[in-house]
Amino acid sequence: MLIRVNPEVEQALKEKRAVVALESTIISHGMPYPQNVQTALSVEKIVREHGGVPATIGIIDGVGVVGMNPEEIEEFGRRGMSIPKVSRRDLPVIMARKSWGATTVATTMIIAALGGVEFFVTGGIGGVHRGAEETFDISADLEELARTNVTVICAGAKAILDLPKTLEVLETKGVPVLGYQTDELPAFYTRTSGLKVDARVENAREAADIVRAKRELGLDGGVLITNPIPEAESMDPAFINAHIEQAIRDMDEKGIKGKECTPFLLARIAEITEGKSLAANIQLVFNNAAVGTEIAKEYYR
Ligand code: PSU
Ligand code: MN
Repeated sequence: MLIRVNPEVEQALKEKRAVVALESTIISHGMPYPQNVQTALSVEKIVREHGGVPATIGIIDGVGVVGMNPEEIEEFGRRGMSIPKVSRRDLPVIMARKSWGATTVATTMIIAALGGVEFFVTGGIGGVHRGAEETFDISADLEELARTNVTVICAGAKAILDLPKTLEVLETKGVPVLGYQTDELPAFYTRTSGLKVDARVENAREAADIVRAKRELGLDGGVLITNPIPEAESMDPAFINAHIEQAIRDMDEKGIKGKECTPFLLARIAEITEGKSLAANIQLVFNNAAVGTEIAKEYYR
């Protein structure tokens, strides 16, 4: 058995209700304990308040679980970085060895699709890292968006990435990038990046119609819906960008590479902003959960 769908989620899928997938790398590698667990449980609650059914995805004893229970979420949070971050290439090893694994955007999409879940809410996606022309460090999340039929609702991508290159790759891969009530690609902690999205949508119905059109066309791959952090929670671009630059310098000095980059940068930025980035991160995920659930409801209406 490669995946296990919890009975509540299975029932909701049968009834064509708004099931919303959530990832576990954000829990184990994206935030410190205990805020990670509190956030994960609050996000599930927000999905429910909006009339959806949450399905937090992770790998437990080599099984992809679609819809973890609160005790399992607690364990992902408590064990944190000691649970391996699992991308597409790691899946066979983790499954064969019956290990635990925290699923990234890429692997959450894979397992969601296997379970029949169309919508997935998270904070930010991986993308093309700065300096990728040298390092070739491009997140497997982009390749997954190219091939796997899951819609991802996020707050854009962090300025730790090279955002223009990230958009170029998404274009090449045929992934529509929508802006929820915005013309600009949001940059995670901030509402703006100076870069245009492919199309602006004003409401959940417009977003759902675009997802449906892509499915009817039989075009494989995801749709990326970018939803800016609420104004009140957004950070001053000059402040956050200076700290991001600092964190990237610290990472280079320490020689951190590959899959360690994103977790290191998130933790380092939270440290040097004295928790301000973490607070913003939590708020934007909450906002994405509300919007993502509304879009899922429209899709199944
Ligand atoms: N961006 C965030 N928070 C996160 C991540 C990205 O703001 O927790 C995680 C997601 O799980 C994403 C992964 O899929 O980092 C990307 O890692 P990499 O760059 O190594 O592909
Ligand atoms: Mn990488």
